[in-house]
Amino acid sequence: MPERRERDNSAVLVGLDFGATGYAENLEELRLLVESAGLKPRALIQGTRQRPDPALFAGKGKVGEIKAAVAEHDATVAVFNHELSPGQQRNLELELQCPVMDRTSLILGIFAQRARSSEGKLQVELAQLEYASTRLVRGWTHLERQRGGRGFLGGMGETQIEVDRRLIGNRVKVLRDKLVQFKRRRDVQRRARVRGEVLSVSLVGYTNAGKTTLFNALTHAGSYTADQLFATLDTTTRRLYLEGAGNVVISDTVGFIRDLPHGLVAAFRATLEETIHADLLLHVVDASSSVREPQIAAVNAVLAEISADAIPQVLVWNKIDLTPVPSGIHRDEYGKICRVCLSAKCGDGLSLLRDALTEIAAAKRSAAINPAVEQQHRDTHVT
Ligand SMILES: Nc1nc2c(ncn2[C@@H]2O[C@H](COP(=O)(O)OP(=O)(O)OP(=O)(O)O)[C@@H](O)[C@H]2O)c(=O)[nH]1
Ligand SMILES: [Mg+2]
Repeated sequence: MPERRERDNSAVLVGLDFGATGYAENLEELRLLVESAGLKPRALIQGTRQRPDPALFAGKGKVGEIKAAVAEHDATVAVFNHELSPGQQRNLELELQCPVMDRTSLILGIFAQRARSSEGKLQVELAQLEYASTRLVRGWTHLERQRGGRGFLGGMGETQIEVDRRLIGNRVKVLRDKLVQFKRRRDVQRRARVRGEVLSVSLVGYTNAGKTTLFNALTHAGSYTADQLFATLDTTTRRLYLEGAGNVVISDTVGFIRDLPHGLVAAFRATLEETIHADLLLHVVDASSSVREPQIAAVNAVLAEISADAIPQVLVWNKIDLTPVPSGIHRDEYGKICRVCLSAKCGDGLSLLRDALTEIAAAKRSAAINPAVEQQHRDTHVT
């Protein structure tokens, strides 16, 4: 009964332990991703393996177990906490008689649901098409091998796939062109800011770390926050007035996740350019997470991928209300601020972050030597 299934949205989760660290935390993250996608996790099938099965990813027996769970819960979808090859995905769908998603398609799906701005929608569509086109290409080589490239049906299939690829290719080009136009507009805005020598700060961090909560607390912006992964997709920028330091431009950005699908990194590169051009990154960390350190590393890996790893960074340990960590400013051996511990939700330590930003903005200000710029700063209106 497909209609009932549609409404029910039950999901069977599958996680296989290949001996990598953080296995349990990754499963918890999968559950959050599944819930963030609007699906209901009904069962979790786990197993241990040395390496993935080339055809089915899991072993035959495990696939039988998954199939039983799918039947028991009348599941809409089986979600694997792994990357599946197009062949594995197809074989599993045939075997389980239900749609199968891997981690990448799950994340792409969440992004598609969340995208609100026209630019965000274009970026997600681009990432989805690029994901689909790799499946198409590989699916095609698979068919090619089977039929030896001969025969009427084979020829037809090939033509159809060529047409699909061309259509996708055309659409990808249209999307890229449109995104370039968005980027131009943003470049103009950014240049105007650079001329003003205003300190620009980007909030970056693992998804659900509390970036938007902190952004709202600092700017009183009222942006959407939720205990979901990828609550924010679009970059929001606000001006923030700091007593003693003047205006600072602050941007909230999309959250990062470990193994962020490459298509998405590429598609969101334009949005993340706000990050690349920032003078300072506030790297927001969920200090209460047991996987705090791997999350910091995952964020730094994405920052390196978008060439933002050389930008000065201050770690913001957020959610200290859930930990014994006291609020405070930490400095490195040269006296530079390297970490601020606070709770964006309770407000504890927020004034310390304002102080830290004031200090950093003042340092940037004193580096700027043009007195006309100073005057411009004083004249700029507070928002
Ligand atoms: N206890 C506690 N919870 C917090 C704090 N800051 C944020 N949260 C909660 O953490 C969850 C995620 O917060 P968001 O601000 O949406 O996180 P984000 O980093 O913007 O997440 P994405 O936009 O999804 O990447 C929400 O449920 C917040 O209420 C904090 O200081 N303490
Ligand atoms: Mg957010």
